[in-house]
Amino acid sequence: MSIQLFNLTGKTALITGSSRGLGNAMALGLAEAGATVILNGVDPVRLKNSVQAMLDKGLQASGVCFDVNDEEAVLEAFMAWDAADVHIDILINNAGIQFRKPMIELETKDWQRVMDTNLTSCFVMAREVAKRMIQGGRAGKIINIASLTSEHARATVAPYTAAKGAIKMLTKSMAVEWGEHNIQANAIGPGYMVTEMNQALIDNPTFDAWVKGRTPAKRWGLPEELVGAALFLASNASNYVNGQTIYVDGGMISAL
Ligand code: GCO
Repeated sequence: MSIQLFNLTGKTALITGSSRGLGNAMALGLAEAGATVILNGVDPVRLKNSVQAMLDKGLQASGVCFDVNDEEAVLEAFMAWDAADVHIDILINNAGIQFRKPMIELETKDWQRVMDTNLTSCFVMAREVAKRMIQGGRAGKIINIASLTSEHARATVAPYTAAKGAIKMLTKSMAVEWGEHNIQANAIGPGYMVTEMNQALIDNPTFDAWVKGRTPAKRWGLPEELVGAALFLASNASNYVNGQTIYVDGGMISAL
């Protein structure tokens, strides 16, 4: 039965930045497909509540609180999983921040913070996961969250755009280096989705009208609309898909 291709029973999935928003929606989708999900966030209370919400649904979930920018904390988390014989089969590099300011006003520290969170942390997380997959002789899935700004620039979000453009190419590097180990690395490029990060844009009538006008679907996307692509890339359904970026954007990236 082809539906079994999407069954994640027995798999452990780590989703960074998953106590809310896109990450939480994808984590819920993977858990409902049978995965044991590990949620991650920087706010311990929000993370605990998100894990409890999954458990209340009868799903298998736990949470680890760390900032993906804190490499020491990341490495401690991986050492704890090693000690507990927990093996990550699926990594979704979702954690990210946005910082909107014209470049001529942008301070280097703010540029660096966005690059560190949205790009460098994806490398660190994927390196630690892939290292263990290869050493253990286990197949794996790495899914990086890209963006429409992986392809097109929008004024005032230069560091985010640069980082997300690099995510597209870093995903290809992961595919090239790790494909022989049966690790598939792909990316999902969300369109303009209804999230807390975008609330200021949604509340701006001019921007809201621009998104609806530029998107063939004529609407913002919903976080749960990423689950299909996430499940595809996290499952056996994509075992011969590597280095790709799938845009879940209502068609925006295809429109002039
Ligand atoms: C912005 C938005 C975008 C979108 C997303 C589109 O300020 O333009 O935050 O970054 O959220 O990245 O793919």
